Amino acid sequence: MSRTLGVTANFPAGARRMASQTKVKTAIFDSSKYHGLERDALVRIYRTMFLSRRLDDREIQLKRQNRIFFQISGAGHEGVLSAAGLILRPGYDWFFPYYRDRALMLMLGVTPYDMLLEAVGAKDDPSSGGRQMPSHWGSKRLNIVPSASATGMQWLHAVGAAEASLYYDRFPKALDQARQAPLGDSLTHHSDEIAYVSGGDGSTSEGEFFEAVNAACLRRVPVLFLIQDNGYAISVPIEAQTAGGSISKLVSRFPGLMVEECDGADPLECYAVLSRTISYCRTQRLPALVHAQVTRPYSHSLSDDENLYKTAEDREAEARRDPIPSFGLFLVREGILDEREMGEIEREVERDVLDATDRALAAEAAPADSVYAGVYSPDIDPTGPQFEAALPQPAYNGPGKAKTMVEIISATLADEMDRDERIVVFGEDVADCTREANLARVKGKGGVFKATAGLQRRFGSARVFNTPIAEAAIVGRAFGMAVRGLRPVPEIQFFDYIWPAMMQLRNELSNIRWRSAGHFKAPVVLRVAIGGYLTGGAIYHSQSGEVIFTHIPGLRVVMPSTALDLCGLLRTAIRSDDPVMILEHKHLYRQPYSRSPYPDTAFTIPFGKARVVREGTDVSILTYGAVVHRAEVAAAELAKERISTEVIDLRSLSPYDWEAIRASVGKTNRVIVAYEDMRSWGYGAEIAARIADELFDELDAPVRRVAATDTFCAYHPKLEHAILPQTEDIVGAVRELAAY
Ligand SMILES: Cc1ncc(C[n+]2csc(CCOP(=O)(O)OP(=O)(O)O)c2C)c(N)n1
Ligand SMILES: [Mg+2]
Repeated sequence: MSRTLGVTANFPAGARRMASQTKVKTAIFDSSKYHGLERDALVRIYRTMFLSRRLDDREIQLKRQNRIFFQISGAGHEGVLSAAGLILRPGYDWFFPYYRDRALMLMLGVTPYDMLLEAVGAKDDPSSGGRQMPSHWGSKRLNIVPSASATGMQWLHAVGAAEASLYYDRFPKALDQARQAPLGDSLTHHSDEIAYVSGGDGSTSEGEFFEAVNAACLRRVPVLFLIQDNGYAISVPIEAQTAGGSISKLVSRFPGLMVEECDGADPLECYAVLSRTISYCRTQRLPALVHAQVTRPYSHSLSDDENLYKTAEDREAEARRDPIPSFGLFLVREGILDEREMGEIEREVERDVLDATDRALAAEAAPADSVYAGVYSPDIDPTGPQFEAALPQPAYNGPGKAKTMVEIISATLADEMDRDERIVVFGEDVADCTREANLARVKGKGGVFKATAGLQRRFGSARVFNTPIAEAAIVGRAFGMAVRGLRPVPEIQFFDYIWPAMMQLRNELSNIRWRSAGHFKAPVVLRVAIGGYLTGGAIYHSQSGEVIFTHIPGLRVVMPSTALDLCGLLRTAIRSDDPVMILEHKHLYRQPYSRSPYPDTAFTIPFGKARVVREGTDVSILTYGAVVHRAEVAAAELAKERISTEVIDLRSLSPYDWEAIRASVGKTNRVIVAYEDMRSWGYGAEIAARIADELFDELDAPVRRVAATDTFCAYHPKLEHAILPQTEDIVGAVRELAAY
């Protein structure tokens, strides 16, 4: 394993002594031969490369001794990363690294001890507090946003972070507001900062990569994409990964994108290329992509054995391109280091690594009862009393019942945008008119449902803008903006098309706070148009599926059924500190029965508080969304039969109001969970299970579910009627339970 030790072995002591004696002591150092790098910088590169490798070797040893639990090395990538570390600015630029970035992290100021704390999973591991695998770098102090394990998601985050750079230039008040928010004290912004993002050749095959490059060029933002191409993605070689074998060739025609290639094993060449490209990003405020050819002298990770797919010759060839011996030899030949100095560096590195290892192995693990810390914000509790509406509670349908659900969205957003300059609204078709010059001549689109109508006209195109049809990018860019303190409120046009964003939602947005041990957060408010009953919506415009998202810890999910609730819950979402999904039912957007007067601009509704829509004593219906109205109609009908039905609108699905459920079941002893989604594995399953578990003694009848058929939603209205739960289904179920 320790080819690094070969660095020493490669240089017979005599030869090295000669080199040092004849050159170092006598030659005048000429930095122009090394792209302007001074001797110290060259030595620092070597030392960092060597340290990076020794840390990998040490971790590999620890893994074999079962003292750490996983290992991912940066071996072979050290050349380009050390060079990048000389140019990029820690705590100034923004970093979205991947797992091979060890040498860059060392250059930026992550210590060997920090790294080993992550490897042992210590409580004080600054990246994740023992929650993430090793090599998932993170540091609030250094602006290193912790990477997840999903390859290729980070490309989009960097674009969002770079968009935030330009935004803060333009809206300085937003930066002040971001700094006053929780975790905001250390937020930095500089007008020549850039976002650095890196990944392997394989990770450029994810659609997210192309979405990110496209968005970076469209928005003209300062991002450096560093592709570290080691020719393999685990066992898959580049010719099976990238058409034509070169990602830089594929993207070379993107407008505004500076594209360069370099030998990633040659730190000096990398330094020259990176100096140019980073300077382009900094000064032109535009994106650049550097494609560095590196090697992977070790297997993919300790779970992989490269002998299974690389021949001995392949491996030999890789070993010959190992950057550490070659750069060491270069320094000796150039007379920059002599044998004694090199030996000293190596011994010092060994000592540092040993010392860091001893300390890390002695470090405490996080206690088991800490696992819940950081799932949600410890600073703002959206269920708390500060979100209770100021009395008197506004009427749902009193006089002046002015606004539909869809109208109240733009009204609420406008008031919040007035108050909070951090808010940015974007998505497909959300702007009034992308071509600003035409704004005066057209009415404006403002969303396919008009939920964002007039916002671009009022707040400008920097705060309200259209995006490409790329849902992963919408959420991924929002993530990058939110970690930098903005309050993105993007829209997903149809729930049915949210799936490309699933990785961002499940693996990034929801858990960034938890996996960064509370150092980072991404409180994005994602508005999503959902649901059926459209008579013609069919499979791809009628989907439900809220339970897929309520199953994600860290993500709050609310689903209002009236304009007033939408207003209050949206405002709470914006003022809270967690990622929130607002599920807006399309069928309710314009229903007269969902209208409400617009309350004042401070109106909020706490999450996790249900609304008793109708009181009753015989049977409880727990429901939400478009089924609320159907339950109300059913209850009115049942009243004629002297069956008294209580209707509870949960409004907030995660968290949900268990106390309201308990109170209602305690009163009626008979309960139905009614929801629009498919019946099996649906939202009602969890509620029914918990009632059976905790309220068994209260029940006089089985818990019943009324829901859709376990099919897709069909186009023909008759079929849709048969598929989705209807008033008559609720009436039937209540009758049965009442008679049980
Ligand atoms: C989205 C996703 N798919 C699959 C994996 C499993 N996986 C982890 S690393 C990897 C290969 C990545 O190759 P490349 O991007 O070339 O980086 P390298 O490891 O070669 O530096 C794969 C398939 C993953 N982590 N994430
Ligand atoms: Mg690779």
